[in-house]
Amino acid sequence: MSQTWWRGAAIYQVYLRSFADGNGDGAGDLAGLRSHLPYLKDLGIDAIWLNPWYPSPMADGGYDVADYRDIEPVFGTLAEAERFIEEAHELGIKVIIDVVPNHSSTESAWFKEALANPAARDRFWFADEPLNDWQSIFGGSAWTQVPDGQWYLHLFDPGQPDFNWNNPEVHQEFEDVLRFWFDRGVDGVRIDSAALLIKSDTAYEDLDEVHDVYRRWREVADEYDERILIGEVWLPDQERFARYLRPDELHTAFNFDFLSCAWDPADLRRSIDLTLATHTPIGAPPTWVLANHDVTRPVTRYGRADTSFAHGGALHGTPTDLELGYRRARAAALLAMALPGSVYVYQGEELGLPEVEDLPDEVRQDPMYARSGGTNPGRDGCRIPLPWSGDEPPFGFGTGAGTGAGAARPWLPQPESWRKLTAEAQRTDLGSMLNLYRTALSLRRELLGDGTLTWLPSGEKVLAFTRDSGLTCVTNLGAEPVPLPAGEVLLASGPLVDGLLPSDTTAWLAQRS
Ligand code: TEU
Repeated sequence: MSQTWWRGAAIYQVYLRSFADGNGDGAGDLAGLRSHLPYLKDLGIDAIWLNPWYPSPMADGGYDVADYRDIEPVFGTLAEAERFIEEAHELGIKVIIDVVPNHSSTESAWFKEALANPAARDRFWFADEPLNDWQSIFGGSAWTQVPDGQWYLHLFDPGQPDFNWNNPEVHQEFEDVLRFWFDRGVDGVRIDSAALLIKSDTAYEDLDEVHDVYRRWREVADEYDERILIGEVWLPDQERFARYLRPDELHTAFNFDFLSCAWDPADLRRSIDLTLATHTPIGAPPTWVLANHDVTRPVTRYGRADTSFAHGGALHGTPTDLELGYRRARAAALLAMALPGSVYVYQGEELGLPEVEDLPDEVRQDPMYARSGGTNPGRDGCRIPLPWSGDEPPFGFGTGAGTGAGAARPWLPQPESWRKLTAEAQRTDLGSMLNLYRTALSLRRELLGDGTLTWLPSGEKVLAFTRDSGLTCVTNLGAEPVPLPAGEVLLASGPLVDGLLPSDTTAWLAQRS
C-alpha cells in the first residue's frame, strides 16, 4: 500500500467482545478474531480498528482502562495481540487500536494510588467539593465522592475518572503509551473523546489547548513510518472540527455530521458538501461513517419516521419498518463507499444486522441505561455478538458456546431470527448484504477511494456524482423510479425496474467510453 494508505482506506471496526469467541466463555476474544481474519480479508477491507482491548473492569465496555500496556485477560494476552498484529499484516491488513486519554479506570494503578494517598491526586480532578454542576454524559452528576470526603470528576461513568491534562506526567504517560503500541507494529490509533481532554472550571469541550496535545502526538507518530491518528471528535461546528485536522495534528476524524444525517437528499447533500468544503482546503481526507458501537444500527434507524441519529434519541419501541430500513441501509452503504476519502464499516453492518431492541432489562450492561434510570435504552442493542453460522444461537459465535453442559452463552443474547443473517447463510446468496459489501469494497478499491467528486445534474430527490475514475454513483431518495445516466451498471443496491432506479436504491455505473 502507498505512503498514504489511510486516505482512501476501508476500515472495519471490531468490537472484540462481540466479534467471535475463540474459547467458548461467551465473550469475543483475540483467538476468535484471529480465526476470522480470512473472512475480513475476503470482505476486502484495508484496516481493522479495535475498540479498547486493555484490562478493564468493563464499567463502560472497556472504555474504562485499568492498564494501557496490556490486554484484558478475557480477550487474550499481549503475546496474542502481537501475533494478531503480525497475522493481519501478513494479509495486508493494517491495525488501528483505541486510545482513551480523557479518562482512566478506578482500577488503574494511578487511581488506586490517588485513593490511598491524597498527595497523589493531581493526575485526576479531585476537589473538596464539586467544582461545578456538570452532568455525566451518561446521566447523573459528573462528580463522585470518595470515602475520605473528596470528590473526583468523571464526564462518563464513575468508573472512569478524568485525567488532569494540566499535569505533565499525564502528557508523558500517553506519549509513552503511543510508542509502546507503535513499537509493536500498530498502524494507528483512534482517540476516544478527543475533544474533551482539557478542562477549565466552566468548560470541557474543545478548549484550544487540546490542540497542543495532538501536535505533540503527531510528532510522536511521525517518528515512525505511516502511523496515523484518528480523532473521535463530535462537534457541531465544522470549522472547529477541521482544526483537529490541520497538517501538524490528526490525520483524520470520524464524520459524525454525515452519520447523524436523516435519510433525506437535502440533508445528505448538505453534509457531503460541508464535509468536502471543510476538508479540501486543509488537505485532509474526509471519512464516511454510518454506524459504530454507540449508534442505533442503520437498518433500524432508516426504517423509522425519524431517520436521523441524535444521542439520547435512540429510543426503543419506535415503530420501525425493517424492510424499508434494510433497503435504505443498502443504498446508504453504496453512497458512503462511493464518496472520496476513507469509509468505516462497523461489524455486523455488512450482515445487515438490525438493532436488538427487546433485550431483557437484566442483561443490559451499558451504563447509559442504568444511569438514565432506564429512560435511555443504551447501546447494548448494537453490540450483540455476531451470528456466524448455524440455525440457532449462539450461531457459531463461540466454538464451545452452547454446545455442551457448562458452555457459556454469549454475553448478550442473539435473536432467533438472526438465523437468516449469519455470515454462512449470506455467503452463498448473491443478493445478500454481505455480497453487496464484498463486491462494493472490491470495486471501491479499484475505482474509488481518495480524490474528488463532481456533482451531476439531477432531480432534487436524487444524489448523482462522478469520481475521478469515471465511476458514477446515483442514489434515488424519492418515491418514484428515475432514469439512470448512460453507462454500464456495475452494481446496484436493489434490482432496477424497467431500466429505472427505484426508490431508496443506489447504482454505480461505469461511463461508456
Ligand atoms: O464516546 C464518546 C461520546 O461522546 C459518546 O459517549 C456518546 O456521547 C455516547 O456514546 C452516546 O451515544 C466514546 C466511546 O465511543 C464510547 O463508547 C464511550 O462510552 C465513551 O467515549 C467514553 O469512553
